[in-house]
Amino acid sequence: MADTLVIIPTYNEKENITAIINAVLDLGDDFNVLVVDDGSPDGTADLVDSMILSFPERIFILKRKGKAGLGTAYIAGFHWALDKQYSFICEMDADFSHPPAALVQLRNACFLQGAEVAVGSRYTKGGNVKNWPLDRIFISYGASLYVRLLTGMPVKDPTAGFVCYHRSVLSSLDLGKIKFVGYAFQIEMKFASFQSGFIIKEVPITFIDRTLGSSKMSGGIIKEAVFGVLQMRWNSFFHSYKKN
Ligand SMILES: Nc1nc2c(ncn2[C@@H]2O[C@H](COP(=O)(O)OP(=O)(O)O)[C@@H](O)[C@H]2O)c(=O)[nH]1
Ligand SMILES: [Mg+2]
Repeated sequence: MADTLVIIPTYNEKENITAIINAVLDLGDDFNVLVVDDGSPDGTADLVDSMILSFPERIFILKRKGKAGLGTAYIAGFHWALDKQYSFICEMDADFSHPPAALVQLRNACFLQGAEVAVGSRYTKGGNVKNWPLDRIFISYGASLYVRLLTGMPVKDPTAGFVCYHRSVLSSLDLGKIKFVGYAFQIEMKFASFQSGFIIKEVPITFIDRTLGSSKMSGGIIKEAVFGVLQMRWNSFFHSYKKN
C-alpha cells in the first residue's frame, strides 16, 4: 500500500504526462500519482484517464473546469491526499524539470531523516540548473535572495516547486489562509511551514528546463511574487498559518 502521493498539476502537458506518470510508477509501490488538471484544451486528462484503466489503484485525477492556478490546484490535491490518509505528499511539475528519481530522496528525508518538509533544491550545495536561459536563472536566484532577506527563512530555494510534505504539516496548517495562486504559492507554503516551526531540509537536485510543451510562467506571476511576498511578511506579524 503506497504511503506517498505525488501531486502533478497540469495545464496542456500532453507531450509529458504519460512519461512522467510512468516515471513515478517505476519508483515502486510506495508511490501513487494524483494529476490535477484544469481542463487542458490539449486533452491531457484523456491521456490520464486511459492510464487509469491500467492502474486504477495507483493513478488518480482531479478534473477542474478551467485554469485556476498552480496554487489552488495543489491545495485541492492536498485536501484529497489528507482525506485518503497518505503519509507523505509531494509536489512535482509535469515537465521533467524535477528529476522523478529524486522523489525517493525527498521521501527518505521525511521518512528516515526527520524532515517535515523536504525541498528539492537548486541552490543548496550540490544543486544545479541546466538549460535555463540566463535571465530566468537571474530572476529565480534573485527571487530566492529577496525571499530569504525578507523572511529570514533559512531555505536556499524558497521558490522550488519540488517538495515533499509530511502529512502533519498539511493537516495542521489552515490551507484556507494560503493566499497565493501563482508561483508565490511555493514561497508561501514554505514560509507557513517555517513560521509554524516545522523542520525543513533541502535535498540538492539538478533542475533541467523542459524540452517538451511550453512554460506557463508570466509577468503577472512575477508581480504577484514581488509585492505579494512583502505583504505576506507584513501580515505574518499579525496572524499565524496554523489552524486555530
Ligand atoms: N492545474 C494547473 N496546473 C498548472 C497551472 N499552471 C501551470 N500548471 C502546471 O504546473 C507545472 C509548472 O508549470 P510550468 O509551466 O512548468 O512552469 P515553469 O517550469 O516555471 O516554466 C506544470 O506541470 C504545469 O502544467 C494551472 O493554472 N493549473
Ligand atoms: Mg516547469
